[in-house]
Amino acid sequence: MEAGIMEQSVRTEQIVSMLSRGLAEPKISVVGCGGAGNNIVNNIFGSCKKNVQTVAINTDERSLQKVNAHKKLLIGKDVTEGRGAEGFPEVAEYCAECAKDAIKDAIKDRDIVFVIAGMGGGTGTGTAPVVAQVAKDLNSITFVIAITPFSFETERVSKAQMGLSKIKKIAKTTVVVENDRLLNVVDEMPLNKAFSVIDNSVVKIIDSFCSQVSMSFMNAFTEEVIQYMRADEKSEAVREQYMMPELVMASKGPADAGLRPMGQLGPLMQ
Ligand SMILES: Nc1nc2c(ncn2[C@@H]2O[C@H](COP(=O)(O)OP(=O)(O)OP(=O)(O)O)[C@@H](O)[C@H]2O)c(=O)[nH]1
Ligand SMILES: [Mg+2]
Repeated sequence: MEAGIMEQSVRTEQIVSMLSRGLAEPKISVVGCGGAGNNIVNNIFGSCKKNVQTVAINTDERSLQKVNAHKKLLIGKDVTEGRGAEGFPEVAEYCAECAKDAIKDAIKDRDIVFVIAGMGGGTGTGTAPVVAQVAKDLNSITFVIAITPFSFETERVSKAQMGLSKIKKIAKTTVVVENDRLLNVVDEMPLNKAFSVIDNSVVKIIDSFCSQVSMSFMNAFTEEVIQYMRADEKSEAVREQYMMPELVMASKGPADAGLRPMGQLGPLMQ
């Protein structure tokens, strides 16, 4: 059996089993990395359906405190002192690598994982590829929504490209949303208002995807589920409980973890 077909049949088994337990909808995580990703998670939090869980990941403690999400993960506190990666993707990548177990714990058992990040800064660019890899290793269907910086943010454009190319090698599908599309409106409104135009469209992409995927799962598997349930009348309905919002602080890994960003940090370590 080809690897792809085998994978598909394994997933079919999983989905049928999931539906038979009364979980009619796939379990979805929306993970926002860095400032832009966190803002979008914050927008989704209030209106998401019960099968959608939001996770905010940041190196910046103060930003993270302001975000509403089911789970919040502060990474690299002992590296950046909670002050963010300040434009250094390699620092944020190191923080994420050290926090891999906590990331895994935050997104385990999800059927679909969306990773959302603004490219060109430190945290989103550095952590999104690590989070996508963790999700993929957990066998979740992994999508990344990457927001590219305005072309006038010149020093960020090459960092953004680097982050994007890493992500594209990992994720099944990468949706690129360009902030440049706002160029003709930003003159007329404050930047945070302009961002909210893009952010709302990202929220809509995720929302419509989640609704469609739930519908198509239902249509495709209803027959199989009926048969499955007849065969196993003892199956119990398991309802997922939302976790209370929690703040997880991921500690740094072993001192010999290879990457040594400490020397590169400069002002972050003052
Ligand atoms: N659409 C949208 N884009 C944003 C938003 N915030 C920032 N951006 C864009 O995303 C890029 C990355 O910015 P952030 O997400 O704030 O950066 P970060 O990942 O937190 O990086 P560090 O703060 O350096 O650790 C910026 O250059 C902006 O172009 C937002 O709320 N919405
Ligand atoms: Mg930031």
